Amino acid sequence: MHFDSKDLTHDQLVHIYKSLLLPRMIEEKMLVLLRQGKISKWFSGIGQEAIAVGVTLALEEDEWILPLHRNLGVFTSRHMPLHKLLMQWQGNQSGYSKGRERSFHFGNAQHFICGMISHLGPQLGIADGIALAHKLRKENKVVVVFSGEGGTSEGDFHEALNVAAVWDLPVIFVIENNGYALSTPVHEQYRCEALVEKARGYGIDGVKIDGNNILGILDTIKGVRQYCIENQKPYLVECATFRMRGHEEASGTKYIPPYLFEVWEMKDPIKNFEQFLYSKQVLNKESVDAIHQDLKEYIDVECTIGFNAKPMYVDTGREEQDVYAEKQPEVGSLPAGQAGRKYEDSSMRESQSAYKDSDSKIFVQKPSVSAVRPHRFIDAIKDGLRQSMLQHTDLILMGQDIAEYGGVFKITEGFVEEFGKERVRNTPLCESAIIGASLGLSMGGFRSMIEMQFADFVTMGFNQIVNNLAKVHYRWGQSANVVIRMPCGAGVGAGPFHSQSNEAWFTHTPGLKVVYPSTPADAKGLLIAAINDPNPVLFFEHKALYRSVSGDVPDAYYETEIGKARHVQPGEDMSIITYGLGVIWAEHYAADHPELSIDILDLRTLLPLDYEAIRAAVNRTGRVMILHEDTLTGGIGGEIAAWIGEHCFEKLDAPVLRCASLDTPVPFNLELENNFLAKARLHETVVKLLSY
Ligand SMILES: Cc1ncc(C[n+]2csc(CCOP(=O)(O)OP(=O)(O)O)c2C)c(N)n1
Repeated sequence: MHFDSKDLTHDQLVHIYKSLLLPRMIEEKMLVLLRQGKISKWFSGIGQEAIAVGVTLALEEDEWILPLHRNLGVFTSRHMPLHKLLMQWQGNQSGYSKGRERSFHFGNAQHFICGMISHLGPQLGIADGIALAHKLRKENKVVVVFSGEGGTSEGDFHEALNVAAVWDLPVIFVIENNGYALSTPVHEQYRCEALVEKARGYGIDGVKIDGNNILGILDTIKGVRQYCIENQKPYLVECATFRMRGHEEASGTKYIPPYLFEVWEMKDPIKNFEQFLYSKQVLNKESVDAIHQDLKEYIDVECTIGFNAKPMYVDTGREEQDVYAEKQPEVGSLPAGQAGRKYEDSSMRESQSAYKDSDSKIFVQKPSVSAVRPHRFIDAIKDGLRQSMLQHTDLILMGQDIAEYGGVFKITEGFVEEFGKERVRNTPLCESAIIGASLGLSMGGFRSMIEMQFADFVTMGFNQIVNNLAKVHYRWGQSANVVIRMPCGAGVGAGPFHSQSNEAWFTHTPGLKVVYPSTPADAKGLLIAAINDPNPVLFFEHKALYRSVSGDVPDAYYETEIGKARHVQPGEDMSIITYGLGVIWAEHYAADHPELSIDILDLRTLLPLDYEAIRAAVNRTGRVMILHEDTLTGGIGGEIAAWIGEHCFEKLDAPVLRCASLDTPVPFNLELENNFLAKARLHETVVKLLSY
């Protein structure tokens, strides 16, 4: 192995050697602890340390790294104390994830490390978002994200590289090609000669290097870093290496021909570098022994601290509370270097009195104090979004065709002219990478709104929503300040993939908020509230309401509180609990049946539910129907019915009935679609409820 120390000093070479040796020695200790049953699982990086260490040493300490499960060297080179890492691996509450995450599945903003989720590939899109934050702030920084060669087969790899290329993002993609995914050899993983060939297909540059040569890696990444910053472009680095142990300790290495271990033993990154340092007389036997001794002592001391951690104290309240980021009073998180452009809308200036503290940059008005004027549902959404763009210079909009074209529903029409292409971003067709990028933007101090072209297409980014956005605050305290707008619903003969009401996929996911307005005023106020909320919010907007429903909307910039239902109209015979288009159906039904006294509750938010309002509706009439456009089985109606049964049983005069759409896909033919929709069974369900 050829090393070139270039202009590295004696001390720098020793520092590199120690940085390389530390993760190896920690891991050797961990293998002992594993056998003793003191830690539960271990993914070995023995033989691959040069990549994690070399990459980390090549970066500035405040540049984000997104490592994977074999990258202990990233964590040690970022100076994370071993005792705290140990607490993390033991699942202790003093670990980085308070016992909520295993092994390296955690991040820490103070160390600029974003840990993986098990799915591997979703890391890559997050890196795009962090790099975009740097780019928007004109900071000279790169982001590094890791992938194994197995992970390159995931769609997320393709999406993330493509977005980085199209948006000219300074991301270094590092592939650790260790020959085998769990047990799958490379010839069963891909067909190209080298993975770096893929770079060309994305219009970016790349290089394949020896992943066991620490100085080669350090030098390459330093150079690539400079290239990415100066050219504002991504770069792909493939590192050839080998995993000397099993995928994880329990799984063995039987599938690997034994001679390969001999070949790669000769290429061991530490032994080779040590030999080089001997030859350069940077190290000698004595100094090597002393370094080993120092590191051993450090590891022993840290292990003692780590194993004396306080035992877990289980607190259900804390567990539930940590799922969501707390909403702070806004002080305006403007990108560095950008003057705060405050809201300059004349209609608003008059009544900015509402609640504003001295350093607050948000002026949330009470709707009642400002002028109102009629808006269509769609215009109210546009108004809320536009005012939010004026309010928050750190708000970035992303979506397919949302820039010059204005989005397929024209909600962002004119936004590019007003706010520019940097903030109103057309995306390639890649929901997963963009949702991942939204989390990265949040890490970089921005907030974002993603427009799903149709709510149905959210499936392509589902994993990022339910596993990354939703869980990240609970896992390691990182907030995901993201709103995903979901044009949803049927009624226009658009067939199974442009018509779904898929809110229940998300109401089952702790960490998300789900809102679903039915009036223009609520659509505006809830959208503003969602954008001001530090948590991921899915904002459902029924397409059939866009141009069919109008109502008075305050001109002011105001919030409608998330988690609060609206009592639409009082009644005595029965209560309909509903949301979205269901509210319109219920109102029309009540108007068409003046002989009935129907109480209507519009939930407005589905996660969290307003249980007090639900209880009050039960108390008012004792007869409850839950009406929703979503299909029956597993819809939110079942959850609400169960809750009423558990908490309000004595107040009921009849069983809670659900009126929902058929348990079929949404059909295209209008007669079939009408028959599918819950509305077709509304009358019979009312009759059934009242005659009970
Ligand atoms: C989406 C997904 N599918 C399967 C797995 C199971 N799995 C975990 S690691 C792994 C192999 C990963 O191989 P590679 O990306 O080459 O990284 P390496 O483990 O070799 O470092 C597999 C299949 C997973 N974690 N996520």
